[in-house]
Amino acid sequence: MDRFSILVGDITQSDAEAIVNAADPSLLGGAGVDGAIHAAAGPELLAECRTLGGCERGQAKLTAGYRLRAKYVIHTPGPVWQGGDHGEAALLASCYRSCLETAAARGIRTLDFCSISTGVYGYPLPLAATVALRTIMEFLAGRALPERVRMVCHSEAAAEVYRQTWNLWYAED
Ligand code: AR6
Repeated sequence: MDRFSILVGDITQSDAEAIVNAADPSLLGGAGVDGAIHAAAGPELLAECRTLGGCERGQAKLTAGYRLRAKYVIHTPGPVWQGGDHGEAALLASCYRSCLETAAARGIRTLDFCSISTGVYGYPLPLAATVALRTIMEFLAGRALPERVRMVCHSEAAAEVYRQTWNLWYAED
């Protein structure tokens, strides 16, 4: 699949047309990647977020990127990990799908994801990676946009988990 790749980096430095923010339902900022994106985008991002009335977990809302290189930010509040039998996987898949649908509807050609819910929200990384890759691949199989999707991991260790998960499900042997 030449439309998808896994890399290590800081998503605030992304050159994609849109980046995904692992947000809080208030959309009013927080720690982790959310804090980093707001810090890099500048106060105009928070001002626009305040007009949106929050966002349900599993849904997504689009804003401008302001001082980021990315033209847009797609904000999605992921599930809080509660042991795995509280609908977490379905909600996480819904986050990825909602972001991809939002991007496609806006004509966005390049989209970078961070690893939603795997920091403060405590979703175990290997399980989250399985949901993320499956949902992204299913979406791309049926749609022309986005043309390019990347998973931007914050550490080599996280990227390795994604690569191993990829190899488990998608590597051609
Ligand atoms: N670039 C790419 N990935 C990053 C970056 C970065 N600059 N910084 C962190 N990550 P988290 P969540 C990775 O905690 O679990 C906030 O307070 C990080 O290593 O940012 O969805 C919100 O307001 C991890 O793998 O998001 C919410 O309240 C992944 O991003 C809550 O945290 C997600 O970690 C959301 O929690």
